[in-house]
Amino acid sequence: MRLKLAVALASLLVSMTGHATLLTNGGAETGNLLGWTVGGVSNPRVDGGSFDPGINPRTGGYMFSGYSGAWGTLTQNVLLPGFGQMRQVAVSFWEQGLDQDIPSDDAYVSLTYRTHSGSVISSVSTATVDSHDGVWTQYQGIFDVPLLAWSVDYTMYFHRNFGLDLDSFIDDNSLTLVGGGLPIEAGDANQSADVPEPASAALVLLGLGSLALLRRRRG
Ligand SMILES: [Ca+2]
Ligand SMILES: [Ca+2]
Repeated sequence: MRLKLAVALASLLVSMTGHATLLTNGGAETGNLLGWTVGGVSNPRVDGGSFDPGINPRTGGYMFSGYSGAWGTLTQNVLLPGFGQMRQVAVSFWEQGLDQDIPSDDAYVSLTYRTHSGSVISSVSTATVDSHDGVWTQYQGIFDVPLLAWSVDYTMYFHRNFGLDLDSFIDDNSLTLVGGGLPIEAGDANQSADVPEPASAALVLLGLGSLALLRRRRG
């Protein structure tokens, strides 16, 4: 009973702080493209470190590879909770490519917001990451979500700048909902999404208090 309560509180805290990614298989750890749709001409795929010796998955046994050709994409459509509310999403991914001078093959991520019927509302892109010095480089950014966005296409975009192969790799994609998720009210347009709802803050305090209580009882 106590365990269930603790788990429920923990998941509440996770959902409120937005640490659970909305993506499936964001780090390629199924060993295949489960959850992802291939686009472009380069046939992006999953690689375990054999394509370019020296470039290994950042975590686990697999990463995403641009493979071979001018450009390629991997796209996943995910539902966005909180329809009709002020929302933001945080994007994080890691890129590394083969050192082929400046620019080497590189990558970025785009977000395409869609209505309930699937129509495109708008698109935004992250900065391009060109990390070719033997290390993975992280991109992190926060984007506003259109009020009427029902879902979003998260797309890895691989881009070739040198040679025939597309030697750009991505690992550990993350897309999370952040902010208060405040309902929009009349005359309330200037309200900031960064201000926590009093009720939410109280719930967090209640949750922390309960956890402390559980710990005390157990100890
Ligand atoms: Ca991985
Ligand atoms: Ca290349």
